[in-house]
Amino acid sequence: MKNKKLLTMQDLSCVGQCSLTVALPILSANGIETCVLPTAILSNHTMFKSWSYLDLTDEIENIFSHWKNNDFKFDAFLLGYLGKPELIKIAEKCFKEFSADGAKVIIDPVFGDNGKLYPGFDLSYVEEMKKLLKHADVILPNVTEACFLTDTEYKPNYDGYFICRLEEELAKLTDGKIIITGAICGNDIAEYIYGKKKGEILIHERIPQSKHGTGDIFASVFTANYLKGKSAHDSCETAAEFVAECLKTTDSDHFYGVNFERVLKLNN
Ligand code: PXL
Repeated sequence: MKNKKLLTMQDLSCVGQCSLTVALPILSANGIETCVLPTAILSNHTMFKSWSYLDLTDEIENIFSHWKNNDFKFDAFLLGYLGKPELIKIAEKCFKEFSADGAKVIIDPVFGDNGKLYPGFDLSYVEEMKKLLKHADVILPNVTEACFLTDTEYKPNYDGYFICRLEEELAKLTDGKIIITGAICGNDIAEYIYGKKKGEILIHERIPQSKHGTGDIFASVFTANYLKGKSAHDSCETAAEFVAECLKTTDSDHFYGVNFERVLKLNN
């Protein structure tokens, strides 16, 4: 994607190594001109014990009017944590008004993990997200999000068959590529790439620690590589390796995220 612009729409958490503060450096370091649409400003992400939340929904109309005036178009979109159902509708409007010809839409639904919704989310958000997925070229839900999106009860001890069923159900919501990320697979972790005739599984080492923001990092590295022309399979592989390196390099007392900066520096 030479000389092309990507727009990433997600929150700006001032502290916490997630969403925009990981997407922007990772995409930029990969040579992708990255524009941002912050959906909200939070003091920090919602895995800390408290946080402030300034909703930017009202400002977005204003931002859009100037983008229209300046004839901005984007060649790709990466969506992450939006926060409110209204913002999903705004994302749809954003694709409609600001897509360049052939623009790619990559959606990481970001609303839950470990069988639960993140604080502040409810089922109305999930319902709106189900509708948005039809615009996607690629979706990157984790297992929890895939369960909510398909009205499937989450179970912690799932197998490959369960994941394949989720993919088949997700395929009713989108014609885009479906990649279920971070699925537990014995002692390893896996990404499942859906294919109507033949799916693919990428199995890799599971680093025995769970940290915040790794899904956002995965989505950013995936997107950068996919837009640079790698296949979905190879983009997943690069993203999974990057996340594993981040986990390995992060001290155990660094509880709120991973030191992706160190890995980014070594790789670029
Ligand atoms: O990493 C996903 C994420 C992004 N942004 C905010 C979050 C979370 C997950 O909890 O709280 C504000």
